[in-house]
Amino acid sequence: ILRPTHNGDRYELTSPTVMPKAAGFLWNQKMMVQITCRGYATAQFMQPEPAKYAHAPNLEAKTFMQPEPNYYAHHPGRFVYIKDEESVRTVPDRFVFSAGKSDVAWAVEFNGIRVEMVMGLPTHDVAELWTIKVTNVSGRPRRISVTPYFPIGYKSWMNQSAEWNPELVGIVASSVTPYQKAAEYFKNKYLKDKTYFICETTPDSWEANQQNFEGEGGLHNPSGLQEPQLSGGDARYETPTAAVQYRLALKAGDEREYRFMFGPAYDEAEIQTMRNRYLSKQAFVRTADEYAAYMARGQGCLRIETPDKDLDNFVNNWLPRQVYYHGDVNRLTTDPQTRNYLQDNMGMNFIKPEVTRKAFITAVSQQEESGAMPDGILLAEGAELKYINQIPHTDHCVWLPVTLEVYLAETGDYGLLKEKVRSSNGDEFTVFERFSRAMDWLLRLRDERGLSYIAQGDWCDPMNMVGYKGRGVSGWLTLATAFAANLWANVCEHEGRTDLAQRYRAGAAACNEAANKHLWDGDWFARGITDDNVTFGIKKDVEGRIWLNPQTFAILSGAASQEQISRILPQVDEHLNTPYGIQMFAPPFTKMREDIGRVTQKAIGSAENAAVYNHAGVFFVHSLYNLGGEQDRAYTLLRQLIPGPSDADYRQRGQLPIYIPNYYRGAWKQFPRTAGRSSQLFNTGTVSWVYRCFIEGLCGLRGDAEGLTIRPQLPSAWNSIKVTRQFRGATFHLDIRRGDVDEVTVRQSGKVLPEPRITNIRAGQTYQLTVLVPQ
Ligand code: CEZ
Repeated sequence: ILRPTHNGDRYELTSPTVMPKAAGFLWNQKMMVQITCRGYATAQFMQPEPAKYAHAPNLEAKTFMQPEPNYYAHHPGRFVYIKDEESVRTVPDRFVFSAGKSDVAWAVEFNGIRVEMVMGLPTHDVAELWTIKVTNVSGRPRRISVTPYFPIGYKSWMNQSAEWNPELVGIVASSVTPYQKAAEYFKNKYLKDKTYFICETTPDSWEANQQNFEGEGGLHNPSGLQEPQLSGGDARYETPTAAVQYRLALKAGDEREYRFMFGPAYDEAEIQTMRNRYLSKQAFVRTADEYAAYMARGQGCLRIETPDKDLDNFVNNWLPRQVYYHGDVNRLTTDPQTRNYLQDNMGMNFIKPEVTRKAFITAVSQQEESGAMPDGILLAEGAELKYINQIPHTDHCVWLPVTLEVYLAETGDYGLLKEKVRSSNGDEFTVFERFSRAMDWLLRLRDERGLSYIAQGDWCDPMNMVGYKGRGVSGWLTLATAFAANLWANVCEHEGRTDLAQRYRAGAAACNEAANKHLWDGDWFARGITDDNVTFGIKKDVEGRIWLNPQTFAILSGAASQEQISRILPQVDEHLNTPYGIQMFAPPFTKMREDIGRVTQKAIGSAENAAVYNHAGVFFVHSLYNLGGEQDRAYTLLRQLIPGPSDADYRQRGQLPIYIPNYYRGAWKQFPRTAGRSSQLFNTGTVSWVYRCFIEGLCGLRGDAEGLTIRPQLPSAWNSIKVTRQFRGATFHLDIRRGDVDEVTVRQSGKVLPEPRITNIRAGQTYQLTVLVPQ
């Protein structure tokens, strides 16, 4: 049912029903559209807050991007009806949904009529560019009608309408964004409140009124198609829509190609400009080339050839694309959560490190006077902290040194630390000083036992009631603080600040000691201690007994000794493993725990309530690669983050292997029927870590201040791999295989290097290396 094609540039699905939510997505810096194989679409554009130009036909709540979207007849979508004017409706003979890197396409054939559709985006403007081609392959003359249908939906309870516009050759829907406060008027004044659907070729008929078009028949059999022509209706404070009809008499072999644009605009003049700029064959070709070049700038720095071709396809083609998306547009929000902003930019180190550099400066320029980092980083003039960013979380500082580690490894640019950064209150500190202040804040924010306060959440957003009374602590954050402080101490050392290095190492040691004293439960670390002094995430808990994150960070921070690790790992395997990856904790909560919070109210096995929450999973994989000697456990979990490769696995997850979602359903023991199902949400901190795990972990190609170290960790089932890695402007070709050696041995032009490390790397140079790893 599905296969990669075009050298990995596309992924094709040949059934419209087995994975109905399977989707592709495109973006530019102003918009994003995710569209399923069945034509249901979710599109957003920035003005500067996220907005929509196509809606459901009812009043919708405004929210952030949600997992597991539900599609239903009137969900916004893009459809085309083909009516054979001489016979009846049939099931397609051939169906291909083809998600590409820079377009999404369909090819459907039935009864001798072939329909090919392609959706693309411009690189700098907000609009969808659609090509619809119809070919008569039946070998006889045919009379058909072609009716693209782009529902616009409910735009506003104050004012909405739509009508045919002959100058623009299309349907224009108008509305007024609803508001009540007078001040809002001035904020809304220049919003793009129009939605347009314009045609390169004038159609024979059209319809702008949803009720007229769909009538009694609904989306699957619209009444409007019963008549020879659409009625040319308008919508006057009625639900707008856009349908246009072409009536064709096709000789055998005849084809027709149509082009359309769909998008938001401020006024008719803007629509005219967009039409002039894009709506022609030539402009479509040029725009598609530009967009492909834009995507190609996100190619990343790694190519692998392993025994697993499906894995290669994902890592070489799709993983860097998803990493690029995150670093390029910050999830299309104006106030990304600080931890997301930093981790999404961590991935950009492997693609465009200059973007990461700027992000560090932006982030620390918003540091608070106390040294704390805010819950979100404001990216646009007038932006505000919204949704979860209004809830105090205490972990944001952790991510500074954690993500800086990769920036320094990739670039060696310690100069960043010397940059002076001024904040809006006038404070001026260097980046180095700001990081130290953040670490001091983290180390200060601990109770008399030395454990880190959680307030209303840490990495786990909905863990909002462990510490809302001001006393509860996070086991995970205590360990993550130790990890971060140690990483920062390394940087201090490099900068010759041994005094500070000592201070942060001592701070880390104190956290680790406190965690061991108060949170070690015999076989694993507890998740935290509530306001009322109840330790949770321990053996005697019936729900939420063992959590993955504290174990991961105990490994990373050094809190867990070898002996503790050898106790933890089998417990993690036993309680948390599923065929679809590793659960974030187990067993799931079945009812509210008022001393833990909202996480316990989420649906069993969804999101943070015991799903295979991939972000937590990949932290664990990273800790295993860091540990060394755990390549099989690490690789099994890393591979499970990606759908496939078996047919059964694809069907269960319901998603194409072109991105990693934020979670797969967990609660595998309780609900095997739904376990493994994808959330379909491609916004996730997971991917920068996955890329890092492939580059630094599996391939073992990790940068340092002066060079590149080579320590591959191949899973034991593999005998060899080939890797190409871009690093500081140089290209490394590595032939890695097992050999009769005790430790990794690297040969360059026949000579064995004294250590598995290359220094004095020159940009522009190509390095051919043969690497032997122990059997
Ligand atoms: O958001 C993510 C956050 O973007 O959840 C992660 C957190 O570390 C990321 O920063 C774990 O909690 O508020 C909620 O309940 C939401 O479920 C968010 O927690 C979640 C969204 O699903 C977006 O992925």
